[in-house]
Amino acid sequence: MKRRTFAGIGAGVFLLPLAACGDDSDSGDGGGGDGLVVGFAQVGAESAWRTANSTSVQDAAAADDRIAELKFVDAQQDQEKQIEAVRNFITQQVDVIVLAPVVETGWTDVLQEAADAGIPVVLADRGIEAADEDLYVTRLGSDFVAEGRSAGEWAATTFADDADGTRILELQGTTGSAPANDRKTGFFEVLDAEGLNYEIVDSQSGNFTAEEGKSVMETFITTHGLDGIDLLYAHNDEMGLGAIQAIEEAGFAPGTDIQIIIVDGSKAGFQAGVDGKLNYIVECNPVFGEQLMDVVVQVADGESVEKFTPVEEGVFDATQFEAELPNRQF
Ligand code: GYE
Repeated sequence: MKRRTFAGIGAGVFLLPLAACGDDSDSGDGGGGDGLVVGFAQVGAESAWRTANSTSVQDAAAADDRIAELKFVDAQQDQEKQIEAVRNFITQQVDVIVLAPVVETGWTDVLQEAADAGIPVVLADRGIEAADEDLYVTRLGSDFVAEGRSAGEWAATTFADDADGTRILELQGTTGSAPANDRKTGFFEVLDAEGLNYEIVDSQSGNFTAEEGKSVMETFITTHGLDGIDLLYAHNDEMGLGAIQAIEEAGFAPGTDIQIIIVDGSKAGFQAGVDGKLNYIVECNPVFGEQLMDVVVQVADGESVEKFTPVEEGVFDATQFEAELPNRQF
């Protein structure tokens, strides 16, 4: 195993050291042949977004001659399983570790172990707390605060004339995860900046799954009813789609009796939009496998990379759902 050392440098461009032995810096020792051995500790399989992301990364690795092997672990939304996966990658002396951290905190020890072993870590998708920024090389993924802001801009405009105040339900993603924290922050930051008169009637986690989104919504409707609730902001498609089911089963019309925003933009999400059951979609793009392989190779080669590379994404309102549906890849 080649040993690499890398010291943390603050924000901005992260200068990577060259592989300690200048020889065959492209070859993964773990694989025994040419090409890199990469370990990928994925969050789980909780959503269409996640499944599309896993497929994108696995397909890109398989098609890429520079990658000898991708060791893939599905951690079932469990941080302990992800930590164990990273530890196994360290034991196996992979060339690069890719981590999609389920939550933002609790990574210091295991990332320090990777650093001590000289194995660079690339974050894919989700981020971790700023205090641990020096323990990974770069993050490729979405700007979740920007996504929250996009949702907030639509809500602030749509409800600008709502004189008696906009009553909002929020379905948050996995507690402590970067997209849940940041989508919330960006959303309410814009509502406050725009001076919208609003009230958060309820805000709970649906763990990014349809089942939990549905069950949170069912309990809410049973306890409070839905009268007077203006807006549901769901941090992803699955929770929004689960909530839509609960709303329909209770005899209300989603998209009309209550306006709904979702984040991701899967085919199923767009279809619900075409059916008039939701009102705004903020796109989150999971198809970054090829871009990730480029970053992995750059990192293994000791090239300098940006600390954060955002994935491009858009927003869609009801006038655009039908035209966009055929373009959706997941
Ligand atoms: O929005 C959600 C998934 O981390 C961006 O995780 C990702 C989120 C995505 O479960 O559907």
